[in-house]
Amino acid sequence: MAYWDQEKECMPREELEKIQLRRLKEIVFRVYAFVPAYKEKMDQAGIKPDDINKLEDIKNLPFTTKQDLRDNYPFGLFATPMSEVIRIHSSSGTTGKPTVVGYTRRDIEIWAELMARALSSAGATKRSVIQNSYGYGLFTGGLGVHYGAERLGASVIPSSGGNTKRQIMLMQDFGTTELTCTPSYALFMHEVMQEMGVKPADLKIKAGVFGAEPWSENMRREIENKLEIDAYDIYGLSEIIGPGVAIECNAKSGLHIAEDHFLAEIIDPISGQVLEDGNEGELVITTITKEALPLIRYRTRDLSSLNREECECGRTHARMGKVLGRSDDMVIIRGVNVFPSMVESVLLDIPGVEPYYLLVVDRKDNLDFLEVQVEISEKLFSDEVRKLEELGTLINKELESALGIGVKVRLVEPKSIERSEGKARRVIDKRKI
Ligand code: DLL
Repeated sequence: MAYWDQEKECMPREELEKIQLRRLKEIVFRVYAFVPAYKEKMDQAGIKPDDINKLEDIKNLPFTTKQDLRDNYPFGLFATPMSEVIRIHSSSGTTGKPTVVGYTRRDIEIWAELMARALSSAGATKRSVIQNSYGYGLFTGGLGVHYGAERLGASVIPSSGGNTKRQIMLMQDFGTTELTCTPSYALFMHEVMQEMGVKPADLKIKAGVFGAEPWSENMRREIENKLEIDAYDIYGLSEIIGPGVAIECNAKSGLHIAEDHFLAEIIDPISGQVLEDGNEGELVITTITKEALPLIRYRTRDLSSLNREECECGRTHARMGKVLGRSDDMVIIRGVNVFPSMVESVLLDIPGVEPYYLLVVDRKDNLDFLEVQVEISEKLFSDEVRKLEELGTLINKELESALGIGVKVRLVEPKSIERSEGKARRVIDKRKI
């Protein structure tokens, strides 16, 4: 079993909870003293740092949201002077100002440590050659994985996203053993490999560490079969630290949250009430060791669940369920909640359908319509029209029964849906325009 830090990863929960409580108290004291926006929120909620005496008291603290980060743009929520901040990242976001996050030297060290932990969990070692195809830059994927791979002692290839043919050449020539990128980019790489006549057997890749966007179990199977590798899910978000908040182990039954640094809760996204373990809801995270940008009860908008039972891998840290969507890429069509990953899962169960699809939502005469564009394989595309019609009808039937709403399916030519080198765009909502 490949642990990076067995003592911490497999610590008895009782001991872990003692550390968590001590750290939670410290962080609450710190934000109350150094971040005026937190003091104001806590005063309004009538709670003082001294009121935190047990872990459950966390539920009395106010939530933090993306809006709080925007309201305090760019550095207003930082808890250290800028002279202590050694790195700034930011996520673009779809509307308004970007979200800005900062790191002290210790924050960067902890992040590297957590990423080394994550890569080890996926089987990487100091002998690995890790090709890091997450984008380098303001996005946390590139540098986050990079520092972790160096901490692990592996040889890291900072290939970043893009220039896919060169990526494949590097894999061949440098003997890449682990690939890190978004799951959609991994599939695109496979497509380019085929065009180049490169087979998985020509490569040394054993595993991939994929995340930064939702992907279904069916998508995992697709990637594992096509690339002949083991695909691990990694989760994280810039606000909390970046990649490395949680990672799968080889049991692949949930992602272990680095609970010695982050406290996780699942809440009902509407009432804000904390839900019991096992229930699906919105993931809320509190950072308990971050210096530059500590966040208390940050609402991630990601939908997941928690399982605190010990895992067969021996790790004691809680597992979060695979994130299948976030409340803001969920589209509500005639009152029904639809996630792109639900569509993905249905499509990938149908032979001849490629894992490239797009949901287009529009409104006509006050009625919402969902069109699902589905790419089909070259082979099927050259088939007779009747076969295509049959396939269209089948996809339609399967989607309607899975989603519970009427759907218009449009089969599109091979390679006509935009390929992604980073986070894939799965939804076009024309209703907002
Ligand atoms: O995507 C950090 C990251 C980089 C994670 C590389 C994993 C690998 P942001 O750009 O701030 O940070 O986007 C964070 O992406 O709130 C989720 O909605 C989504 N997300 C991240 N990982 C996963 C995952 C990075 N494994 C947002 N499954 C998060 C589903 C994910 N969604």
